[in-house]
Amino acid sequence: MKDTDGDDAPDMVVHTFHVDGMNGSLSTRIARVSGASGMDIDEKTFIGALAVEYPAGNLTADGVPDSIIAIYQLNGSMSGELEDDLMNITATTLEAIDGQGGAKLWEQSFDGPAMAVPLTDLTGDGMDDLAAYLIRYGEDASITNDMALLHGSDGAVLWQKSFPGFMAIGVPGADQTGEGLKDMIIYKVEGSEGVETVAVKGDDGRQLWNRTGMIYLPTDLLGQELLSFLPASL
Ligand SMILES: [Ca+2]
Ligand SMILES: [Ca+2]
Ligand SMILES: [Ca+2]
Repeated sequence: MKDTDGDDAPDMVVHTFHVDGMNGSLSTRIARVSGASGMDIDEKTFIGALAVEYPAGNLTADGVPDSIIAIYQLNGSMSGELEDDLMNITATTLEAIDGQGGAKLWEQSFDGPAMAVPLTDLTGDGMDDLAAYLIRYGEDASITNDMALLHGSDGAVLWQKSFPGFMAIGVPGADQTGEGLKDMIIYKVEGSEGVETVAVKGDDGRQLWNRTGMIYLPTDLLGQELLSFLPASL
């Protein structure tokens, strides 16, 4: 974390979770704490919600890393069972927080659970963009996801794709189209059926090509980790 209070020690972000003894609802307090003194610099409380702040690349013109607070609004209490708790999430709000000063840059909300993962700059404005994964439950208890590309500078949804019956994971690829902007590789995973690789233009989501199987990208460590985790959870 950037040192925002000028004491030459990096700030820390401290999450505190509180379960209401009366109704079992969860609240989250996120405090920015001075690295030197341990004192709160500022704090936010999210009632009835699980909130998590994490680094999100650089979303402004200053080159200083910024963060996202993902706020999961819960219907009822946490059970500790991942699947039940995911289904208890009625809405997700993503707040982008300026690493320089802590101001809120933008917010974007989705129905149900959503997870935003920083990618790289796909639009050419020098600010990192984000993939948002929107979890959807089918009537037959199947789980699929939509993927939305969020413009890092203002949170706008640049494009959104549905992957019925699949889990899909997007990672930054090379510039496949030659205009100087990086494009995106999406891995579609269907249980044990294997993987399909789809290349899409980064800034508008237009499909460039697809092929069966996974391709290796030296930079997609996140994709590799997710792929090793996902089939076991489907
Ligand atoms: Ca920044
Ligand atoms: Ca961008
Ligand atoms: Ca391109």
